[in-house]
Amino acid sequence: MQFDTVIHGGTIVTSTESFKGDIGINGGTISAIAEQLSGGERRIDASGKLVVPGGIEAHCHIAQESSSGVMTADDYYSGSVSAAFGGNSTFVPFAAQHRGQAIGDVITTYDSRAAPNSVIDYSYHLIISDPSPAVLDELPGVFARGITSFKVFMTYDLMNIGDAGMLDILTIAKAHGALTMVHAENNEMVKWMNRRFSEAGLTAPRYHALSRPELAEEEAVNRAISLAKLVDAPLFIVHVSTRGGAEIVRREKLAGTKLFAETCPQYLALTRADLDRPGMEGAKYICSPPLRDHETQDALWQHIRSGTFESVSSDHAPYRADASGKFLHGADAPYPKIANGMPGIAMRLPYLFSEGVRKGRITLGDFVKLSSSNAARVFGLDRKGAIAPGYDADVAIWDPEETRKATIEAQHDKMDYTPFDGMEITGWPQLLMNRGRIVVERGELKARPGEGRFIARKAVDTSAMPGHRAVEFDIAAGYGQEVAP
Ligand code: DUC
Ligand code: ZN
Ligand code: ZN
Ligand code: ZN
Repeated sequence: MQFDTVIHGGTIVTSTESFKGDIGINGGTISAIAEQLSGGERRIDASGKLVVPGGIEAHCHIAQESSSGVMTADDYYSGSVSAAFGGNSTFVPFAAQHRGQAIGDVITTYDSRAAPNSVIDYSYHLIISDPSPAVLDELPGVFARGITSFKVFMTYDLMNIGDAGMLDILTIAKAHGALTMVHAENNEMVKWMNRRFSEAGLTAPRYHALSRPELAEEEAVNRAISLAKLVDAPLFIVHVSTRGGAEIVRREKLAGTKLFAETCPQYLALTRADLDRPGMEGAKYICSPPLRDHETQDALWQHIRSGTFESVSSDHAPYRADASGKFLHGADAPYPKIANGMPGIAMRLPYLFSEGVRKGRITLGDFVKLSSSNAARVFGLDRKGAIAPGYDADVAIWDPEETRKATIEAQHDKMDYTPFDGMEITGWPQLLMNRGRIVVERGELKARPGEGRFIARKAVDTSAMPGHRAVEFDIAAGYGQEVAP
């Protein structure tokens, strides 16, 4: 057999096994895996290295305006470059609807931002902030285009769609095999805390974390799951940051609820004490949900290890620490006026490898699942997330021994800080390939803007999930009626 490319001599790591082998690639697709493959117009030496599926970043904000109008620092070029340097061959940023916008216009806008610029493959999750009847009518057309997941918010006055809005979205998503993602924090609790802090003149960055207590997440996680169960729709809880939230997710999964969840490196690496840094330094660590404490970090690692989370996502939300981002409303703006989020798309996998695999907290197979293969399955990327014949040649070659410090430069993004600054990280991607194209090789970008492609995603398949039952929503009977499958 002839190959365009052969990656030889590496240790191939999948979600279930590791073995020495060669990968033969033709036309951007993996066409053979064997102990030894000869030939190949291009041969890539991976000896002494790990060969893993390219990362899939399922939670990041790229060229997105926040509801208060702050644009992320990264566009689809810099964001995809940063993702690629961090070992990702696909990302799924959000296409965000702001109230009053037609969904068709939102998608057209994001297409124009992504298509000419992305160096890696991409799709979008659609954020819905305004589930009006006209918007709901547009959703079937969105699924038909292969955008098979949404994000909704239970917090922020300009985004929160309310419980009834969530039921509408969950119901229509279910009918089309789409997945609803939710930002779960109790809006009223947060607003009440904000009012109390504001009345007391407590507006420094540290009060941001205190204004969003763990109970606000736990209550909303519980409520979101209840709403999803009422209509028997699958649900994905994003950025779980609390032990209580993770415990609810675990309990519900074990009981058979169709539920997925993720956490993020910042909740493992940082704590709310980072918001106490001098001056306005703490603003760099403002994100929602907020950073917690060391006990929470340990608990989240336990949940990662035991399978509570499908993925560890970056929640890359890059707002620079200057007047274009965090300080749009002044250099000493009160915390409610500071954009929420931090960068991390380049550090997600190195951090997970270094702190997870190297420190014995997770296995290599877990690393593959958490970084790539689970996201592929959950979000309907059916040709991605595995190293096997017939899959896209999306491959990262890792040097498991390379040790470097996290720096702003290592992010290769447009940010002016990294929250991981100075951390020593062992295990970095050396080469990143997307559909057979080399995107990054030994610290150099090889791809051109626009080479990444939009990937139409499949519907979520929950049929294999535990506890699957067919439910018909019968208004006359007043409740979900179980029907024979
Ligand atoms: N939610 C996110 O997912 N990212 C940044 C801020 C937010 O509220
Ligand atoms: Zn968001
Ligand atoms: Zn969120
Ligand atoms: Zn986010």
